[in-house]
This record gives sequence, C-alpha cells and structure tokens, in this order.
Amino acid sequence: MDNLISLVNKIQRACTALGDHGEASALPTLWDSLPAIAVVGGQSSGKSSVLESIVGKDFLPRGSGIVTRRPLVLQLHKSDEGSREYAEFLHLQRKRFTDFAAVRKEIQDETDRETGRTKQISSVPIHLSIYSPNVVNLTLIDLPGLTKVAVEGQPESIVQDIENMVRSYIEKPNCIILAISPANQDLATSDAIKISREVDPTGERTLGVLTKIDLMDKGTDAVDVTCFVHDLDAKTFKSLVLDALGVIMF
Ligand SMILES: Nc1nc2c(ncn2[C@@H]2O[C@H](COP(=O)(O)OP(=O)(O)OP(=O)(O)O)[C@@H](O)[C@H]2O)c(=O)[nH]1
Ligand SMILES: [Mg+2]
Repeated sequence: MDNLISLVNKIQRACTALGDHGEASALPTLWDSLPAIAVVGGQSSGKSSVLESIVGKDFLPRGSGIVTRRPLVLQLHKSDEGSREYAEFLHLQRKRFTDFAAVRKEIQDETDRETGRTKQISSVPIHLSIYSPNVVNLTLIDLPGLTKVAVEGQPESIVQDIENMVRSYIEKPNCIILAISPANQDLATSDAIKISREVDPTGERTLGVLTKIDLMDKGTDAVDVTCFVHDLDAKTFKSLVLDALGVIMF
C-alpha cells in the first residue's frame, strides 16, 4: 500500500510539472484518474484549519475574507522516527523549509505571483510536500471557499469560477470529499453539503466535518445539527458517532 501511495504522489507531481491539473480539456487527463482527498465548503468555513489539524502544524494562510486563492496539493510523507520535519515546494525544489511560518509566507507569495496582490483566484495548484515522523502518508487538497457575491477587485464571474474549480476536483469518482460546515450556522445553508450532495448523492465518498463547535450558542447541541444531515434521531446518531461513523468534529 505504501508503495502505491508513493507512486501516486510521484505521478501527481509529474502531472503538475507538466501542466496537467484537471483543467477542462478535450482530452482526458492523467490527473483526473488519481485518487485524492479534497476539502470543500463556504468561504471561511475552516477548511484550511481542518487540514492544519490533520497535519498538526500551523503553516497554512488562514483568516477572514478570501484566503485560499489557489488549490494546494499537500502531500504528507511519513519519515523515520526522530528525523527532522521539513517542507518542500515543487516550484522551489532545492529549498528545504524547517520554519513553518516561512511555508505560510511562501504559499501567500506564490499565490500572489500567479494572481497578483488581488482577491482573484487561479486554478493552477501549488504543490507542497511535508516530511515528518508525525504524519501518515496522504495527499490532501485545500481549495478556495465557495462564495455568493463578487467583492471589490473580483470579476462578476468569480462565484461560478470557484464553483467550477471545486466541482472539477470533487466530481471525480475517486475523490474523497471532506465537506466542511461551520457548526454555528444552520446546516440547511451549508454550501459544502449542497455541492457534495450534487456530485455524490449517496454520500458514499463524503465525510462531513463540523468546525467552530466552540462558537455555537450556549444551550445548542452539535448532535441536533448533525441529525439534520443524516435524517436520524439523536439516539441512533449518537450510537453511530460512537462507532466512529459519519462525522468528525473539530
Ligand atoms: N473559533 C473558531 N475559529 C475557527 C475554527 N476553525 C476556523 N476558525 C477561524 O475561522 C477563520 C477562517 O478559517 P480558515 O481555515 O482560513 O477558513 P477557510 O475555509 O480555509 O477560508 P477560505 O480559504 O478563505 O475559504 C480563521 O480566522 C480561523 O482561525 C474553529 O473551529 N473555531
Ligand atoms: Mg482556506
């Protein structure tokens, strides 16, 4: 299995180097047949924060407004116990980053190189590899958040452009979807659930993730929120969660 993951990682890097990153094209792309795990959700729902929690490091640009503006393909490589953690970008191959604050800065700078210092987006992914004894071998994809209106400096088409880009990643049958919804909003308004239901109606490859549990109103119960999605009564749902099925809460 480890050999297979390592092979997929190599092919993914080769695809990016060759400019094949799932853009709409008349020809089928190799990128489209590779397995991936992608986060989707509304802007500022906490997608990048969830990926940081999985890696256990503070290294992604986070904050209010549009933050993630290019897809980030994050490859995690488990290294030998006791070895030093470092990060490497595909566009800066000779440089090893051991300071993760510098990794965040490079992601921001590399985003600006493609889009300028604007609020615009680009579908050209940034490739980042992290080598650490504390990670599992996985490839995760961070995506820009879905929005409803264009803000100053953005073209009118941005809402549809982001949706098309997100869709191009998650509609692949071999993409596992981490559908991120903030728990302090009604789940009936969740962009993540809306789009993931469209591309994966049976929920076979979708995992719901609730963020911002700490910001829920006093007296509200996260289990009530989640029962809505699963159409279950609270007791059944609690037993399912105990069996570690369905929902992760950050
Ligand atoms: N209190 C609280 N804040 C959170 C939580 N998760 C994320 N945030 C904050 O919410 C803001 C947005 O988080 P991001 O991780 O940047 O959200 P995102 O979905 O990646 O945003 P975009 O890339 O702009 O779409 C940041 O200020 C985070 O610190 C949470 O569980 N609790
Ligand atoms: Mg983000």
